[in-house]
Amino acid sequence: MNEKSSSAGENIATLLRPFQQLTSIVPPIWLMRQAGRYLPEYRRLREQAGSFLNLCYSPKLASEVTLQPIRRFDFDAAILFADILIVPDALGQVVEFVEAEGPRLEPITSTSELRKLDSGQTAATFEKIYQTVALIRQELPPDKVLIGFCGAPWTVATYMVAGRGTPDQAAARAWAYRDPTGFAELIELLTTTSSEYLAGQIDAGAQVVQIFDTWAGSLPDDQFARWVIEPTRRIVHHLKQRHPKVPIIGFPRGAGPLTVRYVDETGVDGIGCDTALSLPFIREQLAGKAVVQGNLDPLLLACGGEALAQRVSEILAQLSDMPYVFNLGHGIVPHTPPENVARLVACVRGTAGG
Ligand code: 1CP
Repeated sequence: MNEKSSSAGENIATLLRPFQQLTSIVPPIWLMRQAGRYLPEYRRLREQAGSFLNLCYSPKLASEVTLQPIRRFDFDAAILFADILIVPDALGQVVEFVEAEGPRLEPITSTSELRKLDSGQTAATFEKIYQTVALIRQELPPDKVLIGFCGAPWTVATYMVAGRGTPDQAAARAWAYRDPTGFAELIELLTTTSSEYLAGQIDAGAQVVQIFDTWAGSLPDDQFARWVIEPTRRIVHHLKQRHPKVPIIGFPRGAGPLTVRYVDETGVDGIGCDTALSLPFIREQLAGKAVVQGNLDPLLLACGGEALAQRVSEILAQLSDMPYVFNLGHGIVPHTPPENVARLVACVRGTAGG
């Protein structure tokens, strides 16, 4: 194996420590949604598991699915296979994954419905996920980093309130305007539950954690400060007290210029950059403050070809002289050919040839 790439793998945890200026020639690489439907071996196991939630709650199967992309592509990090909607499920909300449609939840639209959830019952559900984490850590080669994750309170709330994924997150935004005190109760519940959940993943063997705020970009700045920055800051604060050395990556997708404020005020160590942030913006506004991660367009990865190779070189030219983790600007799309992923890894490691 390429010597440069394996040392980059060993360094990912170090890289994600704040203010540590390392010159990485080859950045570590992992990809959001690196396990999933684009892999035939995933589709086979998924079928075997029956439902998606069964897969998430079966430590053996979930750990196998987590390891599949590591075996195939030799990524530097594995990300726990689970879903951000495990948290509402653990709280007792009815959560279902409908084939070819996506998640469906029994919507929660008032504080009286919210108060029926039971935060006292989450431990037994989370325990199954912690078992998966421990199993993955056991199986994963020692030079590979294990990343745990949760959804950020705002993003998880958008699913809990609408009962599904929505293009504009209108239901949660409207509740937050109409009844900020009631909505704050939901965010508070998710903040404390997610803090506990991530700490449990770290206790079980996760070495880095990522907070996915997929819908951070739908809020104006005052709402962003209240529902994105503040809960994330509290999760970071909680984790830093218990696990000061574990790097935390925030991914406030779509936050645009507010990403700078997000980094300054939440205290995250790493910042996931979506596809819309420009390379000069990332370099000038974010690179000095946190380890930068991301930005390649997942659609370009699905398309492949020379355009992919060119954009990868451009990203590397702009970002690889600073603490940087190669990743996409959002998750892999299901129609991505696996050979494009292999080519991407080779391009990043300089072993693509030609
Ligand atoms: O049938 C299937 O196989 C379901 C497809 C699938 C997969 C593979 C879902 C349903 N979730 C997952 C796994 C998953 N989800 C991971 C695993 C680790 C990895 O390899 O990266 C992670 C980190 C997530 C996180 C997640 N789930 C997010 C945040 C990141 C993002 O992509 O924006 C979100 C928004 C979800 C909700 C969700 N779960 C599944 C779907 C299809 C969705 C999106 C629904 C929607 O908004 O319409």
